[in-house]
Amino acid sequence: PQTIYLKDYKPFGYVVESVALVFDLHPTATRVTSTIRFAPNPEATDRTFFLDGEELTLISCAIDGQPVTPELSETGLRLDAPDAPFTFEAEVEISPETNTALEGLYMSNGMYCTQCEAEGFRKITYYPDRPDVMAVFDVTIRGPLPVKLSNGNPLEAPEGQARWHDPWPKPAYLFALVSGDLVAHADRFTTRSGREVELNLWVRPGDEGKCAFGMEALKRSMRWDEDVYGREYDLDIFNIVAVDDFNMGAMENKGLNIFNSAAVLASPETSTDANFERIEAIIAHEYFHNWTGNRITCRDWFQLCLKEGLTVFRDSQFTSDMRSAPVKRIGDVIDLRARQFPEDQGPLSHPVRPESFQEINNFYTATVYEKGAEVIGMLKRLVGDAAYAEALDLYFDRHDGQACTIEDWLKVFEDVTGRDLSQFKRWYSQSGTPRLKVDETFENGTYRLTFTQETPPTPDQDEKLPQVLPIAVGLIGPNGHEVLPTTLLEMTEATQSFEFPNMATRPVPSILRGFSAPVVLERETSREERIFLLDHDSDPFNRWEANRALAQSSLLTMITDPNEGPDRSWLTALLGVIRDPALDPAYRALLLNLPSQSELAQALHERGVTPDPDLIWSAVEEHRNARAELWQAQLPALAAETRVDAPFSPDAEQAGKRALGAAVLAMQSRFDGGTAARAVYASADNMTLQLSALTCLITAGVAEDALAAFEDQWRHDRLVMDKWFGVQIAYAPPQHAPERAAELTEHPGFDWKNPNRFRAVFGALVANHAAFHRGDGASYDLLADWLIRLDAKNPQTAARMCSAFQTWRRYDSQRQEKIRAAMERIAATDGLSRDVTEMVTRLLG
Ligand code: B3K
Ligand code: ZN
Repeated sequence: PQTIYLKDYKPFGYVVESVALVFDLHPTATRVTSTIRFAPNPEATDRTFFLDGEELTLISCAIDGQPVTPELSETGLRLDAPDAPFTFEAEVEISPETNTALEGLYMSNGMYCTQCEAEGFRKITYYPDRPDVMAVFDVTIRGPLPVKLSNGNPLEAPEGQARWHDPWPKPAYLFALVSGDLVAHADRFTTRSGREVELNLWVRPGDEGKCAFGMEALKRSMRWDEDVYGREYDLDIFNIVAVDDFNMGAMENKGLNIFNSAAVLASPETSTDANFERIEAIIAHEYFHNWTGNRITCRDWFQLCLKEGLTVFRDSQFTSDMRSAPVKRIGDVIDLRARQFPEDQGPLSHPVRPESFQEINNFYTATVYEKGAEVIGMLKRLVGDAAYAEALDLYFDRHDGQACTIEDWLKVFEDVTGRDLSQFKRWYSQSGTPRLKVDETFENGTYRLTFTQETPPTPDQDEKLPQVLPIAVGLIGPNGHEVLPTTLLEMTEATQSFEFPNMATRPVPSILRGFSAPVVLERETSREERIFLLDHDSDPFNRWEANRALAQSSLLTMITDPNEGPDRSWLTALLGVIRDPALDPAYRALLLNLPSQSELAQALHERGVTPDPDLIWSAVEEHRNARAELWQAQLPALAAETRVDAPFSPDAEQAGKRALGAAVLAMQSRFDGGTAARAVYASADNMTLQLSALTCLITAGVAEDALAAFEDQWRHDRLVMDKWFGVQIAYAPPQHAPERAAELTEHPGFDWKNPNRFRAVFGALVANHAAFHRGDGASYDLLADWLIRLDAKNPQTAARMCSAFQTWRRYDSQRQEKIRAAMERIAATDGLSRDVTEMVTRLLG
């Protein structure tokens, strides 16, 4: 496959002045007629007229009304075009029904829908399918199904047709079309300047009852973007459509967002609190793209983080405002460490702005999205809130309607603050996770912190230079009072010291408050000091972090020395905090989380110990049993505190109580044989309770009846059945999980071409660390078999799941050999997609 490089960027030889598309929908023979006005691009020198096009049957083609015969290839069409404005017309035929890749125009449960980002529009018609070509689209849809939607505002159209006009110039990746037998959950929104916007959430009949929450979340998002960023909606109508077969969460097509039904449909009976929170965040994310992504888009796909990092940053601000900011921050850091750190430190490592790719869909990664958002958080911390707001205003003013680069983005900050951001820019070009070491001295009343930063080489880059690190620090006196409130240190050198004079006694430092930079902090700290911070740190993130470090070191001790039990003095201190009724239950629930087994494996690996997944699993089990036993007497009182008497609401307060309740129930289930969980299961009137009880029963090994009852109750609901498939693999003991997963692939409900269902099974298997890495390699082989099978139908989803193997070099040589064999078997498959080929090639290194 061909490699595309950032350095080779060249503008397209022509600009598109207007696009008119007519769709005659048919499952296997849809006709697409395009009329496109082109004019020579004064900014370009190369006038090659090549239009991208894949899997299209060309019926006819003309320039200025004269039939022409273009040169056709697998990837597009080439013509000799005039050096003056001209009209290009083409008619092509495509087959949505047989399009299982879910890219371009495809069918899902009888409805037509599209997914064009990144390069799917070329499967709809011939076009310069690149984000820097922006145009005004006019779309006509003809077909038998009643609802016909596209981007922009609706225009009058004859019976049986629909016509849409999008006045905002946009790249083709934001094009969308939907047609189906759908019903709308409708509402209205008045923007702050008085524009009346019609809102619709379109679903299949039967799903009407799952729309209310998503609609409210949309209105909250619209209001928030006005209040916080001054951004208003810019069309008369905003449509969201729920689709069952979708490769990712959702897509921000202009005025017509298309959602994976799992990312928008919700009801108390069928959705967990975590589902509700995620749905609110995704609705916000896609809506926020209207400004950060659509009005201002990316010049080329290397700039993806320009829209994604910024939009993730914005949606996390939104969630912090709607819910609890510390809880959101901790959740984001857990996620960053679980998904982005392994990526950044393994064979798939790449900068936030990659410099080359073969298949761009492989770069919708945690690095581009989540690290991209962290970089913006750092920028905001460094320049301050006021300058950040000013820079964003300037960004919107200066670049509205343009396709931009990271250089444009940084320039607005430089212009507003007068700062030189050239060193900061390394965050975009340098891959890998910086490691930050800390030394401290205390002499004559001066406390001194010396930091050293170092980024280990990554497979894509040997040399790493010092980066700008905003380090938020607070100092705490021995009595637990803060002697220095949170202060931002700006580190730019490889080694740098900061002094704090006039200290009466040696303080205890609280470093990297709020996780102010995405680094690995390496600081040898005593257990006593960590317990002190757990008791006294006023920064909620670092208080949680102190506890996490205690949990990790206790578990690592147990893993490396099987004679060691859990750290009881820490557990006693933690219990004191957990019982504090003044603390948010959601926060307390987070304190009860243990580091994941994969994280423990990474921690061992970094200490030069080859992780043994079985030992890790046993240590965590032993820890959980011991903790439950030690706290047994206090659990009933804690459980009582988490009771919710009010009617169900997915708000943060109730969700927090349920999260703490679930953690307590899990502890109780460790010694009561499942009695308490059975009672919760029987009386549960919402999915959060039902599923957490089911999980406890599975862990206790007594879930057979409940699983059967659950299946009986929810057989008709795809989204709930995804949970049923997933949970019994994710929580199965390692000795059974791969077999259970294999069994479930034989279940009549295992519709493997549906990405949600495929991920429910295999995502769960991968998440079950000891099961996935079982010594006999059963899971590696099973996953490889299914990735090969899926790749033939849906390369994008198959490629995405290849990252399950990204940590393979951590493990012992027997496991490494088995994983290598599995990956080599995938690589050797005939007709393997470009997507998966690129992934396994990088993974094998
Ligand atoms: N922009 C889309 C992701 C498209 C993924 C293409 N493989 C959703 C989002 O980030 O909002
Ligand atoms: Zn996005």
